[in-house]
Amino acid sequence: MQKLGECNVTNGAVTAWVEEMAKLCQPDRIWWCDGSEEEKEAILQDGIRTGVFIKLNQKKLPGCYYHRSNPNDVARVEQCTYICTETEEEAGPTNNWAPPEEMKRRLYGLARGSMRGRTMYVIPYLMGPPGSPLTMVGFELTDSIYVVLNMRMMTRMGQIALDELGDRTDFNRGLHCMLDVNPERRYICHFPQENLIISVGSAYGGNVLLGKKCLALRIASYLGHKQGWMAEHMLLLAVESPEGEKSYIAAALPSACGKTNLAMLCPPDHFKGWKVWTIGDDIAWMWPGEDGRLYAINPEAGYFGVVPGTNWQTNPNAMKTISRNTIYTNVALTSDLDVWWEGKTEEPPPELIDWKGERWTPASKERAAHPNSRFTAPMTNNPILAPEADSPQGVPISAIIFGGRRAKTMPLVFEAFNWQHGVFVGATIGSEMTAAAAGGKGQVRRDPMAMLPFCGYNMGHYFRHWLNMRKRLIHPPRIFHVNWFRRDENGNFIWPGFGENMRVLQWIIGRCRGRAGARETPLGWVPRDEDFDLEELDNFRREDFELLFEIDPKEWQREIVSQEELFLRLYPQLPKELIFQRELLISRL
Ligand code: GTP
Ligand code: SPV
Ligand code: MN
Repeated sequence: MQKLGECNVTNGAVTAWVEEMAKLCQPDRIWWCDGSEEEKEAILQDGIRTGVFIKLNQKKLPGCYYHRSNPNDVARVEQCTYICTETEEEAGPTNNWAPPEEMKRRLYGLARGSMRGRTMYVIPYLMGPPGSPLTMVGFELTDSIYVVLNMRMMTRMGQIALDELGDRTDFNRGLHCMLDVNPERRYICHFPQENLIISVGSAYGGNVLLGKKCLALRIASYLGHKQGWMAEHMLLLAVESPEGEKSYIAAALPSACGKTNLAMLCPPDHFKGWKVWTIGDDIAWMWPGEDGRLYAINPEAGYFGVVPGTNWQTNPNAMKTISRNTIYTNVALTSDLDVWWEGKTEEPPPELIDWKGERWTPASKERAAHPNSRFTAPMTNNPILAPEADSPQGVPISAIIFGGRRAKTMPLVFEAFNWQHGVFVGATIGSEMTAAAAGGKGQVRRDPMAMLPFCGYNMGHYFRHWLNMRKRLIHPPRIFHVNWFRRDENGNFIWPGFGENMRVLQWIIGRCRGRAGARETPLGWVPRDEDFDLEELDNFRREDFELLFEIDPKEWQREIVSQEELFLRLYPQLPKELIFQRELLISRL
């Protein structure tokens, strides 16, 4: 068999496993990815030749490429995602479960011979900056060059991972076979007890970039539970005041609910001297530091972000980030090989090729870009990337924010009374479903800590783990809840959001530093008029502010009942503290 690639591989456990998998999948070639520029160029050429990539207009978008997925393969598929622990109870009622041996037999059956005539790429990668206590090494074997070029941006890939591993054997094994990209044969399976992931039948990001949701959330959350740390679906950012004081914030919002946008926030002119820095936009690993604070790293090295809605007004930092060396997936193409999506400009171009490859005009009924179209860009493209993003010791977190996409019911912001109450607030997050996962859109579902699709073990044990973390922290972060998505009776967003969310961050930091006031409500602490800066906010009235904080007793009756549904499902493992918190909320209301 022909071997390509430049890696220096001395770890016997790695080579033995790659050989075993190659014997199974029977590729014509094995390519060890070194992460170099030459390698990227070679793979891109291959991709252009085979139609996997279209080279975009290099004058407008230098280094940018376009990819169109199979129309049946555009989002995560929760119904095909499994946690294969020894017992069903370990996976818990919110995960699909199958016995590990049975599932492996089925998947290896599908993988057998599936790479005949193809190349198997071996991707050595790091999740986390080199030298961090939590950094993990993974190997993804894949027959998709789309995966290779995405992983190259999303992780630290190549020799760097082999060097970090040395002769240890505690690496993650990940096998990805595209097969015929058929939803009938699509499985994303996790074997946390063996640190193994097998994904077949898809080529969509969250299903196949195995370092991301599969390793850095599902497997990592399982390991974090065992080892005393946390893997969370959270962005990480730093806010720097005009005096140079930095505060670090982690925020969990469900998929397509605003993490990337908040992490890249551009403060409005009114906030002269204030700066926001991005550390991460999707995943945080956190552990109690020796000084009793909670420390966090971003295990990723790039962004796999939602494209629609991104523009120079809402997120100029994202626009700069995706102006070069970016892969665009499932957006629309203009005649001069530029890209377009809903929300990029107010007026669409007169004619486009849509994400399915068909001619599109503004009169078309369908959307030009898929609602879950994505960009992939290296984090080093981001003009506000925090230098701390590369720091192995992480950053100390002052505030944890939970949130959801709620047209009603949830106020703009409130602060939990204490850690235990904050865990309850996170555990009961509700959010309208989005295009990031296949399935019903718009209906409110419970998405505890924004981790429902990503928790690699029993959600009840996960809540217990959250409660226990408090005992290991001397200075726990304060916990908040936000909602940018409340609508008025005409269906319009009441809060301007995006850069203006800086006003909410300022109040949150003021609370953490003992500077900002608040009033008590049944839900938690909220800002009074005098505690919240609304200056220079055009077309926004005090009445709107009051509307954002309205607590409607009827809506809250429904909310409480809907929270109960999740709690009942988890009842056998549900910490009694959360039932107690629920009773307290009911009595306050
Ligand atoms: P994942 O990558 O799926 O985990 O999503 P995410 O949480 O990073 O979401 P992202 O920031 O990409 O936002 C998703 C959608 O919400 C985009 O269409 C944004 O334009 C929109 N959005 C983000 N922030 C705001 C906001 O403050 N207000 C409003 N109205 N929309 C927002
Ligand atoms: C999400 O769905 O939360 C994402 C995109 O961040 S994916 O990587 O596809 O999961
Ligand atoms: Mn995400």
